[in-house]
Amino acid sequence: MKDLLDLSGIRQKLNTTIIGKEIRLFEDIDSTNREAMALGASGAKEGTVVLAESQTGGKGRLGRTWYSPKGENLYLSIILRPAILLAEAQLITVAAAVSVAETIRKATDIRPGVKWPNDILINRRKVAGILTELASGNDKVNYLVVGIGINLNMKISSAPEEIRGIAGSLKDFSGREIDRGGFLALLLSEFECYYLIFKAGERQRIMELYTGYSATIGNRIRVRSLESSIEGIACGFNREGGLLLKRDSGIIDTILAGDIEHIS
Ligand code: BT5
Repeated sequence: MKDLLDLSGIRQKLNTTIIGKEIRLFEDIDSTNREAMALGASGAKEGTVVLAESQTGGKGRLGRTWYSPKGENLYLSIILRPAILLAEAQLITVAAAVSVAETIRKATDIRPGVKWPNDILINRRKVAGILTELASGNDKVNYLVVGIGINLNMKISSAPEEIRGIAGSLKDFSGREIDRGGFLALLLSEFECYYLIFKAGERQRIMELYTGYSATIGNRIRVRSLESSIEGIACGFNREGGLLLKRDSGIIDTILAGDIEHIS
């Protein structure tokens, strides 16, 4: 039997003022993001965290799934109520990516890379993913949920075949078991720090850190959408976290959302 997360231990380690003051822990759930969106709709406080030992329907983007075995990794969703426009919401994913990268660096001494927009990689393997969902009206965000899945201790050899070739876990790379409660407490405090910096208007600082972790900038990439596929060199980000792509013709495109492939 694996050690389950100990909420009182986590609360003792937590030094935040908003994020994680309320934590709801589920042993099994379909998706922490689904639950957090429902809680957001019924008025849950900013900073409420939904945490699960396992997910049966963990969500990725665009209808994809997040493999979420029990007791080995972290699956959490944070409810936020920033007074921002829809166009600014991408920066919350950026702040979350920086927080995850900083937490990994502090907990393991390994510096991960971030593949735009939401993949956290070590040696090109995905160790964490972020899914931001929101409710909005009149171009403004009503509330927002940042979902984070991080592979801490799972053995990649026991993961489903579809992800065995692309996923990684911190334990595999650091060679030691990661204390899930300690990692979570550190992650929440890192996230609070960047969220408050974001709310204070210092967005450039977050974009600088994100750029520093970027595994995408400088690469040749392909962006596919339903209608087309474009290629070019990823050469920077705009202020909202959109990706600036230089096509071979010299034209710069701004990619606001989507999936990219690194092709060199
Ligand atoms: C993501 O989507 O990377 C966002 C994942 C967010 C998961 C968290 S867990 C807590 C919260 N509650 C939820 O229901 N979701 C969030 P995307 O970029 O679409 O990547 C999904 C793809 O990553 C899949 O199609 C697989 O190829 C791969 N994948 C699935 N599970 C993985 C895992 N555990 N580790 C690494 N890669 C995985």
